[in-house]
Amino acid sequence: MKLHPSIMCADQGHLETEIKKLTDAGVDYFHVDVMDGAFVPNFGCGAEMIKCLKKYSATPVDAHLMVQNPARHIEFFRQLGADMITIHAEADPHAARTLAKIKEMGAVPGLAINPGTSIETVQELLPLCEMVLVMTVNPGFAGQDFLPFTLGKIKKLCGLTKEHDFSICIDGAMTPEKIRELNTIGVDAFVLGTQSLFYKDFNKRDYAASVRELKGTQ
Ligand code: S6P
Ligand code: MG
Repeated sequence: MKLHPSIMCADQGHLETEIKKLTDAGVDYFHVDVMDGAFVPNFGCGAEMIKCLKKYSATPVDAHLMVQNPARHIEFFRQLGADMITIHAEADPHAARTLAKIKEMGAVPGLAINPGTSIETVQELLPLCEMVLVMTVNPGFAGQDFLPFTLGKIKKLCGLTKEHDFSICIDGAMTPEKIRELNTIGVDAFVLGTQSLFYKDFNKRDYAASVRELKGTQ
């Protein structure tokens, strides 16, 4: 199981400590929520966050681009050191070309889909991506409720991973219980936010214990 903590949810006043503690805990990726205030009604992390992650950790960075026309920004994020770059199918009329460009530039191409986007809409793109990021909340904010109608789509996608070689990552309202449930049906990666990792006061957080517990290695 791969764990991707959302760095937006970490304590921004203690970023260096947070990054080092999460790295030592053995997380698999740092999930960076990039928002442009247009594709989603919020602003998120940017270049400085990725520079900070690269300065204090060797753990790979997963850049989740919640921006309109992400094709314009692929080189920028790759040069900053993003190891996985995820674009939204809804934000790019030429997603096939953009996914190919991400791969060409040496990053893992990821395709994100909003809760209201069906698999049928993006099926031609599945062979072009190595990770499908299924949004189980409407993108833009942490701390929202899980949208149960996304479950059917997750199950369908799990049935397609043999045919196409992609992993499935779930983003939004992941609790330890939901993670266990979805892992059982074949989901292999999870974005961790306010409900699975960053819910206690900064000083009381034990990321190593949380990671062990989530991965079932305690
Ligand atoms: C939301 C964003 C997410 C959140 C993540 C964690 O638009 O893409 O990555 O940061 O969902 O928050 P939570 O509280 O939903 O677990
Ligand atoms: Mg995200």
